[in-house]
Amino acid sequence: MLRLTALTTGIAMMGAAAMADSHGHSHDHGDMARIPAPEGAMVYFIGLEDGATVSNPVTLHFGARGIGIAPAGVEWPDTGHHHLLINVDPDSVDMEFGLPADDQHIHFGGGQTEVTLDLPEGTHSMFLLMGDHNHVPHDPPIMSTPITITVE
Ligand SMILES: [Cu+2]
Repeated sequence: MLRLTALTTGIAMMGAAAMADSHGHSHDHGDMARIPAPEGAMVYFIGLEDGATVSNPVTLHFGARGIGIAPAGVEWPDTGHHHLLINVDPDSVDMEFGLPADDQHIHFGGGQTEVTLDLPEGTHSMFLLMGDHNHVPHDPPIMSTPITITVE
């Protein structure tokens, strides 16, 4: 599947995965309030158009406006960290809990704003989704417009 070429990202992902395992689904629905999204906050892919054709390795740059970037686990007001969801139906994401960490839900818990990936040839849909210090999406979710790219 996906191979992360940036070693630092790999290390950050393992940290995020461990955190998700221990905390991701341990919250009680009732007393777990999602953090409100700052007014007008948005995330987006920088310099990558919907429908683009690219070749490996694919470097993605994550933009954020109206919200700051903080590492996972650090609770600062009006911040979050990026998640890249690949070939995931946005409607299938449970916004009430911490996002899973796997090949299709990549956490940037170190506060990274780019990643370089080797993607399988073919067409892939993807979107960005901001998560709070617990990897839980804000309310309402701060999500990019999904894009579809073709990897040759
Ligand atoms: Cu996360």
